[in-house]
Amino acid sequence: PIPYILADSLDLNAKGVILQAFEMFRLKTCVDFKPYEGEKTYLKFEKLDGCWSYVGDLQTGQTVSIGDRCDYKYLVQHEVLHALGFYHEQSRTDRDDYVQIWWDQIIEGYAYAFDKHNDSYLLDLNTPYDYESVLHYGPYSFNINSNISSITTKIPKFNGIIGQRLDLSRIDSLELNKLYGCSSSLTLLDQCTFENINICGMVQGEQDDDDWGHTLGKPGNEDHTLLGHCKDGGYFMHLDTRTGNASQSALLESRVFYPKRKEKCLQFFYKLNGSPQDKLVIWVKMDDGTGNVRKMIKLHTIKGESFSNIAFNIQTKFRYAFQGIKGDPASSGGGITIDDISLTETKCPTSVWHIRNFSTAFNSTSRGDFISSPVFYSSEGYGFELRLYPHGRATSSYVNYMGITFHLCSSENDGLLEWPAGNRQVILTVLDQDPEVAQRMSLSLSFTTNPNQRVYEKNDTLQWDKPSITGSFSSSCNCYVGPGAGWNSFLTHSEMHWKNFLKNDDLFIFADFEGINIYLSLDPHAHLCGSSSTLWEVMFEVSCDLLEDPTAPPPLILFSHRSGLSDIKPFSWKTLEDIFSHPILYGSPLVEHGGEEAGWRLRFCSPRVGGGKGRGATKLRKGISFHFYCSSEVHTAPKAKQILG
Ligand SMILES: [Ca+2]
Ligand SMILES: [Ca+2]
Ligand SMILES: [Ca+2]
Ligand SMILES: [Zn+2]
Repeated sequence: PIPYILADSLDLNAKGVILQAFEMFRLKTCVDFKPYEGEKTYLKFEKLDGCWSYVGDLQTGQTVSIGDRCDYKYLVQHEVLHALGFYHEQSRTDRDDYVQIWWDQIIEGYAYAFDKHNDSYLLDLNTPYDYESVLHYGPYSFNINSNISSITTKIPKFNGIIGQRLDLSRIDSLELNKLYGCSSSLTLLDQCTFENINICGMVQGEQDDDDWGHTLGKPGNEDHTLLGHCKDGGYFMHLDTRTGNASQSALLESRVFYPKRKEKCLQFFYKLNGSPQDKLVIWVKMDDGTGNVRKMIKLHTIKGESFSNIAFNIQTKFRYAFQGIKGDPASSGGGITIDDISLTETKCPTSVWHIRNFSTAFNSTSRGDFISSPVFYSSEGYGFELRLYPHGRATSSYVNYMGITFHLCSSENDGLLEWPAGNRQVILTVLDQDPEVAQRMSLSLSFTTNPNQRVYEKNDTLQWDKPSITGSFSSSCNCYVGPGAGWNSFLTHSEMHWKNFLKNDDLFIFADFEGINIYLSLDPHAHLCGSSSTLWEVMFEVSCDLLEDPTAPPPLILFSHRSGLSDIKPFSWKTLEDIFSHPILYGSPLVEHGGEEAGWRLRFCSPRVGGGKGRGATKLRKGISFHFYCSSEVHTAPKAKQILG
């Protein structure tokens, strides 16, 4: 793995986006990243002027700059690809066969950016010229007149594609895998389109009442893989629920998998068009402790909808299984269908917004109109909704772009939650429904809520405060909806038709609203200063999945003193590494991984600077509370004790 450092100068949102970009490399290639531990060569991500990187490994540790407005997944991928040894696509020696450079449209002094590079240090690896590369310049790069291209493509259709801002292209990933000598993904465990008769090694249950059929789609009952590409083709698995008796079932099990990480995300498309009583149950079968995979755990029962997104954790070898249950054969006019399954060792999105008949919505709305999502809940319990503007917001200056906004919604949880809901990251992803998971180029955008952001139109109330304070009542959710924040430059109308964003006229938007990774938060009213050095030991007895993941970056600690040490910036994020390197300011933390049972142990000496006499230990203890934030639960540390006065 490539060691990395996330410098303190980075915006919180940029840190989250860099970690997302790493996850995409792990999904699409075998390139991995790990937190720096004193290696000779490493990537240090910093917020300097602009987005830039050196090309190749300098063997000394090198900077990758993720500056202002560079906090986009595709831009981080672009810069990391440079560091991994790749030049811009249009620097290839054969580029004149594919693109035209308009030298007189380039700003004076920047022509060098369009130089061709010499064969000896280009890594084309016998792949074709890639208009879709995330390393390709856009048509208006370094141009003089904002509407005139500096670079155009020989195949005109690609003028709208070069400079894409979605994700690594298929060939970008292929080249990385060739260069780094590997072919497989680190986090993709399984995917199945059911196009082959071996059905990806899935097996039919033998103790059940029926079998799933490997079925060829036909008009009116198409498969999902080739939908819209190939008429009368494509296979799926189907259980006919018109025959047999109620409660009879058929089990379809995956082959055995050996996990590397704990977290899993199972996604697939399905149809239930038999009886309303039909059910599809998802199971996991795990090692019973003797090496046999037979202990069954029910994950989920499906009734409506058409896309499933199931998160689970498992570290022993396992199978997953689909059990179709017939509800009422007499009233069934069809059955249960599953297709395009993927199983990844990644975090599932917490919410999935499924927009049906999107073309109808698109054609019946105009600029300024929006479609509201249902109210979703984050893992902490915040309610939120999304508003998609198919033709952009009324105030937007972008043409042919969709707009999207994120709004907090009031809910009965509000009394228990932290307000304002600051320092949490919103991640919105439009799903590219390509059946090849590693070739998907989904658009993913993120921003992080600023706890101090105020809303001018709402008497300067805090933007991320309770929606009942900042928002207005909406009858559609029967709740208060807070002010929105989002993008005028969401998916473009041409991107929508370029990749598989629309399939069966369905659009899927994944939404997350989560704290970034893992952090410790000190109570804002705490004083960490004493008249002498004080050693605090905090034992976390809870176990936390993410912390047991050896590939996870180190925890971030949020120092949020409102008073006390003036040397510590209020609300600043520190990595453990930052703290280790400033023992005077932060004391000397000792972090030990206590294993699965114990979780993590964090000890630190309170600093000698600041504070004064009279702030006794008891008072200190009262003022400090430690919260442990994991991805899904908030734990308060059970023991925080002073062990040395
Ligand atoms: Ca390339
Ligand atoms: Ca299929
Ligand atoms: Ca069977
Ligand atoms: Zn570049």
